[in-house]
Amino acid sequence: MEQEILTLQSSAKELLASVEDTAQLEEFRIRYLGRKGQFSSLMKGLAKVSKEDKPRLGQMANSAKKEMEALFVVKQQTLAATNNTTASHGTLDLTLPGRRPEKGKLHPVTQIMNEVCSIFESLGFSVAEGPDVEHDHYNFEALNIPAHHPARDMHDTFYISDSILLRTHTSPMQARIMETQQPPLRVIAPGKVYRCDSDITHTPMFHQVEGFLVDRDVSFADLKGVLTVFTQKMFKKDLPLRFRPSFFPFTEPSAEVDIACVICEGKGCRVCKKTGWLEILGAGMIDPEVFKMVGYNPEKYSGFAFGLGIERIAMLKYGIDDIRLYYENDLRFLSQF
Ligand code: 2NM
Repeated sequence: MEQEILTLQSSAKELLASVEDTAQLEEFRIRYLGRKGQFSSLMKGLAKVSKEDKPRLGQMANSAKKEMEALFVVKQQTLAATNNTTASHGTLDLTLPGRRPEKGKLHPVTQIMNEVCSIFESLGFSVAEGPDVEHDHYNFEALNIPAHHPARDMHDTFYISDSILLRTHTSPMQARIMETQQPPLRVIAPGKVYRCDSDITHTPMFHQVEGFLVDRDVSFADLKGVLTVFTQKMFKKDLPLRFRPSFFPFTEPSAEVDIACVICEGKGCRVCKKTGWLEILGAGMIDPEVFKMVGYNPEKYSGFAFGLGIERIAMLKYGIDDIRLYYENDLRFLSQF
């Protein structure tokens, strides 16, 4: 019996080594490993051996079969691999170039958002995100916009209830931060904001980055310095800035900030409507009333704040004239960025 096992094992190995294709491999499988194959008969033969010899021979036969099954799998894999690489089986053309994976991209708004954030991070600002659904208190009251203040009309607010709304700017986050942290502080708040307004320059949802800095002895010159560095890095050009007096309830004094037109550099063109200037953000010194509301001493601290619209910055940077293009998901538009 022992000899029988060894003979079967070596003849099976010999035949397997001579197998050259999958048809021969299948023949081998049926002859040796199949239900009616030689290893099966061998196992049946074990019934006749003596009780003392059974465990040892059984084990021997079993491991011989296991080994053949393993070698069979190896052979199967080598045959599959050589079939694919030798192209001996007809239809596979190995000279064809490979299929390039289709690469996705970030949405242009996300790209600009990331760029704006990393510029301010390089200037020492940290990034804070807050909820899109806000309390009236943080969106308005804490920012010096009480009930019935005319500035509430400018915001075209989506209300969820009397006191809960979709934030109309990201500065509520800054009120939350000032309430819980002491100066010195430098923080920007990026995110989605909502206003009930829709035309070629307005969508009901858009993206803002608002930032603020609070410390002792902060002046308007610091604000100018930070915004100058920002615009130089953002537009990769040393463009002149212009500050026009303006009004925001949370800053005093306030300004709207223009850069020389990135397209015509001030000569006058379609994008700047022949003025040579483009409005890119609003800014100012934080109103002492805002400091009182969050519990800071306005005698001790001063600070500046600014806010900019991401869609608008991207429109200026790339010369896009309709804001709604961002949200139509037309790949002919999106794939250009
Ligand atoms: C702007 C313009 C001017 C602003 C003010 C504040 C806060 F919370 F610190 F008071 N955050 N952002 C601000 C000031 C925003 O957006 C056009």
